[in-house]
Amino acid sequence: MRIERAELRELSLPLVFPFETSFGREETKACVLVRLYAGGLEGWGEAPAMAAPLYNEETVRTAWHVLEDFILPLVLGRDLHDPREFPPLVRHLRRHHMAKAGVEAALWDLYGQARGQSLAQALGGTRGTVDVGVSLGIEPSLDALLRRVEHFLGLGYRRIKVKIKPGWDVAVVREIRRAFGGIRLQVDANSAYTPAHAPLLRELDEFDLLLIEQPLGEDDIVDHAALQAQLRTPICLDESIVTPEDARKALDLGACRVINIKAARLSGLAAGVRTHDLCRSRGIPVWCGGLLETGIGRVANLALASLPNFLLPADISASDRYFREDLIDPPVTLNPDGTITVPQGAGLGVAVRLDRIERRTVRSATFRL
Ligand code: OSB
Ligand code: MG
Repeated sequence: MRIERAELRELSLPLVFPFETSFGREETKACVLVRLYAGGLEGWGEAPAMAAPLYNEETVRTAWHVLEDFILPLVLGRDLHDPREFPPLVRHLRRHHMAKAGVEAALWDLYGQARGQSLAQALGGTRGTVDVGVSLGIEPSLDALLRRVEHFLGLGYRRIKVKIKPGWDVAVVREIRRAFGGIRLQVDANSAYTPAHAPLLRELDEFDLLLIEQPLGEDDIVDHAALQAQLRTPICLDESIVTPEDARKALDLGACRVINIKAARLSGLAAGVRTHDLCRSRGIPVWCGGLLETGIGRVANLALASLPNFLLPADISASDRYFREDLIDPPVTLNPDGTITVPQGAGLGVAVRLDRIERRTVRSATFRL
């Protein structure tokens, strides 16, 4: 497949509900969409960078810059038979994983369409539905959060994740347990704690959480290892794992017992699969995280989450948990049993709603050789 033309679009979409984590509050979702044209087909990918460098170092503007000036020139006019040929082409460009992942996802979409294969099949997925949960932000009051938990359990979500930070942690978890009993529950700190918080984090051990996600610094697997040795609850790393090699080192050190896989953080779906395979070979369960993706990024996450070692519920919720109008048709919906069905059509397996994309585009440009 010769990549004939590329289009970038920066989008800004209102979220149906503001999302607050220990690093900040988002009311609108930003991202860069990548559209690649090859042999009469078009493939779509999402670079889920945010407006500010709060989750990782990227922003929509750095993603755009690196895509326009460094990544797209390496793929335009090139014949790529398999998306796995792409990571070696950009390996010399340090980091900018979300920017790379946006192009790689569009290549996977093209590849699936050209072969008449779903993305899930192309990646080695083995299940038709994925067990999912919902990730809930920090709320103005505990009551407001409890109402949110009740709402999403009522919709059928079978696992709740809540964001924590110092001052919004043990009491919050205690109240959720009191109100909702033995639901599947986990917490995500997005690096809000330091090793000095170990005694406080140990208090969480009494609540039977599935895991504690990324309590310490994103660059610190050493302190995570020391903390894991003091906790009964599994630590799950998110921000700290940006390559499959990071996963190996974290597991060698005992820094975590679970890994959250986000293809965009790892530079693409192929790196996501490699991280999955490594964890599988070591008996370490993984689950698919999310970055408030639009439907375009979310169906790619669903395909990845259909691989066999994704053993814990994914942070992949239905379209209406994020957006009033998602960018795909049909939108992502929750099945009554708390799962989401993996699209079976070729490539992403859903139609892209260009009219809605157009309405939410704040900047666009086309590139050719
Ligand atoms: O840490 O998992 C995270 C959203 C944005 C940035 C980081 C994270 C998250 C989520 C939401 O927890 C997951 C989702 O529903 O997409
Ligand atoms: Mg996280």
